[in-house]
Amino acid sequence: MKTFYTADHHLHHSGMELSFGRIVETFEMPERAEIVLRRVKEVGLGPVIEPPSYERAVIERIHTPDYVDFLENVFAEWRAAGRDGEVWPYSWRHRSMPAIDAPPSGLDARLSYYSFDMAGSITETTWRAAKRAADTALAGADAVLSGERAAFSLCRPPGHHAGRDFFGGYCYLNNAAIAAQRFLDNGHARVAIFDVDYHHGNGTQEIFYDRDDVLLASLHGDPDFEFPFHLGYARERGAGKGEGYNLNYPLPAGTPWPQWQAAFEDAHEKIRAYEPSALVISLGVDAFKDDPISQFKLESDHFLTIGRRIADFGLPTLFVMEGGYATGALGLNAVNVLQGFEG
Ligand code: Q9C
Ligand code: ZN
Repeated sequence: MKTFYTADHHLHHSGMELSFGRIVETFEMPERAEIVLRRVKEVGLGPVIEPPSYERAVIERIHTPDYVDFLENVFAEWRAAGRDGEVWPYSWRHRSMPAIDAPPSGLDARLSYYSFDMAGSITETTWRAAKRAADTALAGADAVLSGERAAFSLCRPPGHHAGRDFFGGYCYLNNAAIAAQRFLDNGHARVAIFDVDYHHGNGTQEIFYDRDDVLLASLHGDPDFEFPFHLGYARERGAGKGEGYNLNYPLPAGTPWPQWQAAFEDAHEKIRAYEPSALVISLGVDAFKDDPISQFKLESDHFLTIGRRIADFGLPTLFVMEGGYATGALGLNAVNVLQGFEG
């Protein structure tokens, strides 16, 4: 299988994050992609290919132009306002405040409008890194479109928490959604996104919620206790013609393999019933037992089984890297899925 990767991911590095009341080094660090790449090479998965640069218009199939402008320009604005350090939002619209549907003009108000948390900052080069991660997803999609059975887009920063016009959860552009749209724009009528990252793919859900051309199935920590909170409940099944095409599997803290696998198999069956012609896997491996920010109990061998079962769909498949923070086993776990797939 071809891996799409660019060292440009180094252009994004939020130095720190707030974790349970402490300021710590961020878990979403550049080393993550290096670790996965090293394992790809170690097992001889296949060629590693630098993605080309795509037009912004391809990204704007998913994200609003005003949001893309904001991502590209907010750092310069921050500096122009006389601020040093990185760009951080710090306050959001509480349910007691009215929803607004146009961006406010003030810098901090606009930062609040275009985000939902402060998991990651915007640095001088975050836009370029996020753009290159989207390029990485697009190049993988194009490889599959030109006949590859599968491809691996080793994206960083990740994407599934980013919505049409917001960032959060370490994500800026929704790489998996951009790839799914690429399939739709090039002959596919129905695409399934199977999100196995430990966290709910709230951005992907928001993007496709009212659509029937993309089925999203997501397995994740119950939003009653786990980030991103508030979204990811089983009752969220899509809206309008999208009704029935959003499938959430919230699972309790401490979920072991048998329980995770049962949910996975239920989603597997429903994806098959949808009869998609292409598949995008939001490949987070943070359901691993030793993940430092997660609460499930999967072991490294389980990721092989996941890959094998994904192969059973018999569909053109794009794997898009999302989360996974247990640096010691991250390469093994992610590449196990790909090796399991290849059989
Ligand atoms: N300090 C992805 O896996 N909150 N994003 C961490 C612990 C943010 C996860 C809280 C988690 C975001 C792509
Ligand atoms: Zn995650």
